[in-house]
Amino acid sequence: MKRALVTGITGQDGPYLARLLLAKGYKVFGTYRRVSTPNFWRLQQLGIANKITLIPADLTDMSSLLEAVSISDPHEIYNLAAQSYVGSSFDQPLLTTDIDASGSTRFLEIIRHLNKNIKFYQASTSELYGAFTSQMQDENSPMIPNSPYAAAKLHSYNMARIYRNSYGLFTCNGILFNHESPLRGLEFVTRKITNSVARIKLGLQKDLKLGNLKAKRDWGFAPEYCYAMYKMMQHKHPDDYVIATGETHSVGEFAQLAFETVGLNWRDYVISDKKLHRPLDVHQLCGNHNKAQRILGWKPKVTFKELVKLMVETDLKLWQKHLAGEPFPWDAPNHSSEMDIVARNVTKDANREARAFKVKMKLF
Ligand code: NAP
Ligand code: F7E
Repeated sequence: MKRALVTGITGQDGPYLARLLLAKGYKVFGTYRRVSTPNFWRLQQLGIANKITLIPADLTDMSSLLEAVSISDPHEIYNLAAQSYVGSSFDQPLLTTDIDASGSTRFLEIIRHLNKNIKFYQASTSELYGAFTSQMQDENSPMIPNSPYAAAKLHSYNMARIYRNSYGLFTCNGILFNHESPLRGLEFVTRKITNSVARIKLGLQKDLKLGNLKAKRDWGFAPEYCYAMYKMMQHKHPDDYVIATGETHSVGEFAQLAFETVGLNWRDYVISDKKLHRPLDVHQLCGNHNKAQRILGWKPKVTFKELVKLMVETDLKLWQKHLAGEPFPWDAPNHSSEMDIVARNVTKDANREARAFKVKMKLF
C-alpha cells in the first residue's frame, strides 16, 4: 500500500488531496498544529477525519518534521503547509520566511539523508510572477515576487528544483494559480465575498468592504487542482507545472457575479476601503496550463461562473441552516475520539526509531 504524508491537512487543499489519495488506495498521514481550538472541521466535512493518521508537526520545528517522516515512512510527501495569506506576510515577514522558505528545505534535507526515494511535491504559486504582468504566465515566465510570501515561496521553488538537479531527488513544483472552494478560508477575497453575499441576502449584514477591486486573478476549483498535484507525482519524470484555467477576472467581476447569483446589485453593497489595500499587490495573473495538459493530460473543468455560483449557494445554505438552529461545521465538536492521532515519541517500530535517531545525529 502506498503511503503519503500531507502537510497542511487542516487547510483548504489538504482535505481534498487526502480524499483523492484515500480513493486511490493510499494510507494517508497528515500533519497538524496544536491550536487552542481544534480545526479538523474540513476533514469532517468531507467525511474523512477518521480515515487519516494525524501527526503533530510544525514546519518551523525540524525534529517534528523528522519524526513525521519516520513515523509515516512515506512514498510521497505533499508539502501544502504554509503561512498562505499574502496580506499577513507583510505583517510577519520573518515567520513567513521560516515556514514558507525554510520549511521545504527542512523536508528536502530529511529526504536527502533519510530516503532519497521519497517523492516531494512543493506547493508553489502564481504569486511568484508578482510584478511580471504579461498577458499570460507559464513555466518560463520571469518570477519577480511582490510580497514576503512570494519571496519565501520562490526560495522553496528554487530549492525543490536545485535538489532535483543536484541530488537527483524526485521533486515537483506545482505552480498553482488561485483555486477556491466552499472550504476556502474566510479571509481570502472569494470566500469573503460569497460569505458576505449570503449574509447580506439573509439580512445579517449591511455592506461589504473590499480593497483593490481591480486586481485580476485566474480562479479555478480546488479539488481539480489537487488532482493535478497527484498527477505530477505519478509521472515518470519530476518537473514543474503551471496549473490554471487560462481565464482572468477582476475582484469587482467576482463580486458582481456573486451578488447577481442572489438577485442583488453589487454596487449597492460593496465599499472600497483603502485600509484593505496591500502595500504592494499583484495586479494581474492568468496562467497557461498547456504543459500540464500536454504531459499530464490535466485540464480544468469548472468554469468561473460555476465556481462563483457553487460558493455562493453553499454559503447561503450554511447560513440558512445556522438560522434554523444548526451549528456551523467549524462550531461542531471536532476533537472526535475516533480520530487517529499519533502521539510523538511513542512509535513502536524500532527500525524507524533507529533510522530517525541516525538522521538526527547527522543533522544536528
Ligand atoms: P490554507 O488553507 O491556508 O492551509 C494552510 C495549511 O498550512 C493549514 O493546514 C495550516 O494549519 C498549515 N500551516 C500553517 N503554518 C504552519 C506551520 N508553521 N507548520 C505546519 N503547518 C502550518 O492553504 P491552501 O489554500 O490549502 O493552500 C495549500 C498550499 O498551496 C499552501 O502552501 C499555499 O501557500 C499554496 N497555494 C495555495 C493557492 C490557493 O489558491 N489556495 C495557490 C497557490 C499555492 P492551521 O490550519 O493550523 O492554520
Ligand atoms: O487576494 C484583492 C487582493 O487574498 C486576491 C493565496 O491562496 O492565491 C492566494 O493569494 C486579490 C488581491 O488571494 C480584498 O489585494 C481586494 O489582489 O484572495 P486573496 P491572493 O493574495 O491572490 C495565491 C495564488 C496564493 O498562493 C496564496 O496562498 O484580491 N482584494 N479586496 C482582497 N483580498 C482579500 N483577501 N480581502 C479583501 O478584502
